[in-house]
Amino acid sequence: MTITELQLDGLVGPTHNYAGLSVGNVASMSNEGNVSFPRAAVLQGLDKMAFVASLGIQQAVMPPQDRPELSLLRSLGFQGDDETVLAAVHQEDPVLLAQASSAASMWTANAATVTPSCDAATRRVQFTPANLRDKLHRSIEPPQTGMLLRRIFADASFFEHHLPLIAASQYGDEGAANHTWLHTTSHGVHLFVYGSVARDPSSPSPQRFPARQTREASQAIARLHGIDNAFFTQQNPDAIDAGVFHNDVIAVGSGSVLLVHEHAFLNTKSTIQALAEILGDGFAACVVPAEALTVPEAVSTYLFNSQLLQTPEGHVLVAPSQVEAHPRARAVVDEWVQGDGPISRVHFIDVRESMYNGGGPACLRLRVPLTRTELEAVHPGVRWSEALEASLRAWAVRWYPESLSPDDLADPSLARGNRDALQALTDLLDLGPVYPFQQ
Ligand code: SUG
Repeated sequence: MTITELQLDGLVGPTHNYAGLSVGNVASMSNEGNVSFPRAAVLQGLDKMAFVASLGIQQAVMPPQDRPELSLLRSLGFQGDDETVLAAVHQEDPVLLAQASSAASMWTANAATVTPSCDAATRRVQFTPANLRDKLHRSIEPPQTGMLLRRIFADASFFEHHLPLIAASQYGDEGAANHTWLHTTSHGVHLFVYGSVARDPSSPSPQRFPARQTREASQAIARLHGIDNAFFTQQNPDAIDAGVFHNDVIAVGSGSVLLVHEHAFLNTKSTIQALAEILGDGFAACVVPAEALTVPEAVSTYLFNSQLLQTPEGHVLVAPSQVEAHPRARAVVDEWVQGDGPISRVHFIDVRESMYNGGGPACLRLRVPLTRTELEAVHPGVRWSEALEASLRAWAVRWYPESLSPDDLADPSLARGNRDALQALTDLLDLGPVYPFQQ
């Protein structure tokens, strides 16, 4: 059975801004308060999708969420009409306003964990939205994520949707950013990487920054999805303390290829050995030594947050332009491309607006492995075409502010504009009413 990987990219939302909300994410922490450029941000995302689609890869779009999330503010005691609520929260708690306004749902690698039907007990594609409980501004994403995924993958004979895991610290789940499906012609494995074991306080854990994914959560996802070929391994706590807040900042895999830093896991050597034993012939792991690239360099360039795409011409790497500008990161890529290296071509892409918040090319997409028949059942309105691209570009230019600074978040016209933009988008994508404000 041939499996096609659909790239479901999050559209950057009109409230894209830099609020320094993600402790442990170096880019987010260091760009706090900077002016953002939402229109440029969404257009950069569209450029990336257009390039990926030009490789013959299946591409689709995931709409942004309704922000600011006024229902969050009301649930915390702010009362009155929208304008009054926004003015009060701006005055009393501007950080909360930024949390309610974040466009973080653009990083769809964290939207959910997805399992192909061939590895699921029910033989349907499995979706579980991540609870993202570690960060308040992300913990409000799952309800709208779930609604959108159910709408896009609606046919219950092919797709099965679960509720997010309970949002307790024991079950912190960050979705596909910590999950990689590897397979050779004969074997497959689902690699789940966790940051801590919540119920074992004596287990190794980071000292400075939070471990967002727990082993308990990874195991629960594997159980829910009915996966019997799962492999669990722990992230290196020192890497988390150096800014590797998700595994996809230090490793990327696709099919039979795994590109990984030597300090990615608590025990990288034994992890790779175990994967090689499971996957057999054909598995290729490229382990990058710290001598070639330190963990902080991996974090600042986001080399491992490249998209690794299987195309008819071999594996193509879509890497952030920060890699191109960094001689040591560039040298690592050059080695992968040379001779019988695992990559046939690299393409550098400018997604700087997302990068400044710690989101590279791979963060911006959720991989959905589908059979041909399942692909045909995806909501057609979100699937990439030249016509859709043109409409989305015109839509972005019409609705997105050119720039935003922290004080702009209190402007009620931003909230109104976001809803008008989402209404226009759901019409354009033929999604019907999907957001609570449309019910
Ligand atoms: O969760 N940044 C996101 C970046 C997510 C990247 N995703 C993956 N690695 N898969 C996060 O930390 C920053 C928002 C701000 O500071 O305004 C933010 O949420």
